[in-house]
Amino acid sequence: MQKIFDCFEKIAPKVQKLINGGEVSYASSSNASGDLQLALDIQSDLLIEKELSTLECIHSVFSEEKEEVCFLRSNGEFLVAYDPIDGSSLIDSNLSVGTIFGIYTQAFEAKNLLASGYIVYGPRLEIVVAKKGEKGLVHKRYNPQSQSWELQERLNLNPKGKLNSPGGTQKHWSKEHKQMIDEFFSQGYRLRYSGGMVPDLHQILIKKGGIFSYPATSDHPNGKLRKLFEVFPYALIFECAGGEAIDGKNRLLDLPTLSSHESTPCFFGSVEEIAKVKEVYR
Ligand code: P6P
Repeated sequence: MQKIFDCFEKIAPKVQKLINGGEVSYASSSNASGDLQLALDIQSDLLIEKELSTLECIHSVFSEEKEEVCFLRSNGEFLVAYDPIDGSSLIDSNLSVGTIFGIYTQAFEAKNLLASGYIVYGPRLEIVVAKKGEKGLVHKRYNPQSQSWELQERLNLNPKGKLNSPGGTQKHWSKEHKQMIDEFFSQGYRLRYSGGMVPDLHQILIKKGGIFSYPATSDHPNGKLRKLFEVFPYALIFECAGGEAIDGKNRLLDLPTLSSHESTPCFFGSVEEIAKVKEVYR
């Protein structure tokens, strides 16, 4: 699997370069989830697929920007699902965005997820990786001078944090969800929400605690975030960091995959905040 992590470390500066100089105009197409595609989405997707396809250990790759799985070779051991640039619509506002990836074996199912990670394209270029069964997250920062990655302190969550990152359009929240979010704020939690799940979740991990939510809403009854490319990778990341990841009732990594681009309500956070979510959503 290390070859796949190394590949994403090689990809990161290349995607960063695309973002820095890239065209942020919309292409004429939409992805399988119906999101309008930026030229950048397509360019970064092609770049990532090209780099991953050189690895003998990969059986197939699956991009959030594509309808279907891209088969590479039958003797490959791993299947990689990825979101090339999550939150790309934030680039025109010069906000941070990210790449998310999950490394599966045999099938694209939560129970087959072996490792996951994300790249943050922000004031600094960083990568974070989680491996199933390993406590703590590997965190590296790119040094553009030496063009090398520098290892940082492993990331872990405290049992409780101070940040509240509430996703979705508030007018479409349930009454119970709104009450829960307001309760966190009444306890002094600080609002941290940019509309990009990669920087928003990275901030909770760096600050060692808090809660991110994208619930079922009246306009997104099954949530908005996609299981294979976004939710399952972050569920493993938060569990390895010592937190929890649920859909309100169930552990996200216990959920089946019924269709490749399906979404789910999701809550990622420290154990005490997730306990509150379970209480409200029981
Ligand atoms: P909303 C970005 O488009 C994204 O997929 C995630 O990165 C982010 O958490 C979410 O959608 C934002 O959605 O409805 O709050 O704007």
